[in-house]
Amino acid sequence: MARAFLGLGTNLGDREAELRRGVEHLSRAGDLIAVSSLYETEPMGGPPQGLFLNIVVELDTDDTPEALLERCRELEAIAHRVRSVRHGPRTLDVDVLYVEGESRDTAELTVPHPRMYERRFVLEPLAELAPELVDASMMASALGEVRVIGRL
Ligand code: PH2
Ligand code: MG
Ligand code: MG
Repeated sequence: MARAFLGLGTNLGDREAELRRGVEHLSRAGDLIAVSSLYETEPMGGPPQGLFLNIVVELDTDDTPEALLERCRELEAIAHRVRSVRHGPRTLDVDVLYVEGESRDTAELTVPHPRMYERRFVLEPLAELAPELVDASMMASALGEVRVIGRL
């Protein structure tokens, strides 16, 4: 078993409902152990677009990073995500952020996520669940406004 962290983000449709449905789906596999606070976050990159909601979830899982990526894609498909503009608006984006003891760098998958340490919308919720993975200098240099608006 390894600790794994996924990042979920949405800025289209009923944003809270999209996250809730994603989390419910993950919890059915039985390996979900924690969900961060709910954050409203400034969009980073891409075209001008609405504010995101972001969370990070923790799994205790036997899944490989590839199997986790497949689960992320299933959740995005359930949310009817349409891929058009890179970094553009989306109903649900689910990314594999970090898997304890694993690293990958392939065309399909880079783990740890290559941009996670630059983004406050990832680091703040991740630090709630795994403070040992986020040091103060990373947090200080991370970009983007985020604020906690409650819990799912
Ligand atoms: N995801 C992106 C690009 N920019 N900005 C915020 N605030 N939240 C996201 O989840 C996000 C983003 C690419 O996946
Ligand atoms: Mg993403
Ligand atoms: Mg993604």
